Amino acid sequence: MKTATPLAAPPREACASCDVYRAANLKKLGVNLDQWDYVVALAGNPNVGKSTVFNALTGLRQHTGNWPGKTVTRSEGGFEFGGRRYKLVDLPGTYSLLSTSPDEEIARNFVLFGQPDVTVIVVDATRLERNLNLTLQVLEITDRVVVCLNLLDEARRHGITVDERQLARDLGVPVVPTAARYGRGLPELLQAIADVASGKVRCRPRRLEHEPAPLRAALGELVERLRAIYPDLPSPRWVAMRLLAGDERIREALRTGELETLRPAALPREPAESPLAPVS
Ligand SMILES: Nc1nc2c(ncn2[C@@H]2O[C@H](COP(=O)(O)OP(=O)(O)O)[C@@H](O)[C@H]2O)c(=O)[nH]1
Ligand SMILES: [Mg+2]
Repeated sequence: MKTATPLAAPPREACASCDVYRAANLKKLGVNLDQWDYVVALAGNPNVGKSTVFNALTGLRQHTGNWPGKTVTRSEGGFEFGGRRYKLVDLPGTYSLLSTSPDEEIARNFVLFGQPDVTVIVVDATRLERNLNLTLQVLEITDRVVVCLNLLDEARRHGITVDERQLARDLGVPVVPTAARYGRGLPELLQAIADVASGKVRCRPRRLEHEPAPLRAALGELVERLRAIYPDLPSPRWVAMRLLAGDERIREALRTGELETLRPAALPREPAESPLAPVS
């Protein structure tokens, strides 16, 4: 088990990546780590086959409920692979993580604060360009990502070919071609998830590399100030970028102290879970 009695002694120092911090935040986000070795988030634009992948991987081992404090449905399930237990959380389908809607806010908070061991981004191979917007945003926040290049059968039907190896090199994360409706590529997807979760495969996600000097200076200054106020904040660079981009939600979260409440000292409540049929 990765996390023993995680909430007994909240950490005082900056340790945004430590297990205790993560477990506390995951719990606040409605995920109890007790029975799981790894937490995997499933992200993607709407209608890319996310639920199909979720159902195929979890079968009947799934529950739905609501996200804590929201009326948005949350589905989570579990699977075992290679002797490890994985908790799979289906995030709301979104085009971005810029939190202009409750769905986007949930997805953003989960990837940012929940710090899943792996975030699987399901993308539509027939609309790759549009789907890469979300992908690049997720890659700014976390470097533990697997891209599930789905609907490959549809792409072929339309004469679209995707060079998945080049895409993996360009993005710096594993890319697994799938046709989830037909179960194709799912064993490979499981293996890629396991490799990233265990650290066997290390991602080198593509990020904005050559920031103009003024931006770099502003980012550096903001990150420093953020660290001083919120030493536990994961991905302060991403938060700083959002602030510079004028993200009202992040600015508000900073002003109202919402970011602060996501620290481990704020004890989470367990949401009720009920077994349910496969989601669609
Ligand atoms: N042809 C094809 N259809 C798929 C594939 N994966 C999912 N679908 C279909 O795409 C539609 C949307 O899938 P769903 O899983 O609900 O997408 P979600 O909105 O991302 O959860 C459904 O009709 C699925 O059967 C695939 O790989 N190939
Ligand atoms: Mg769905």
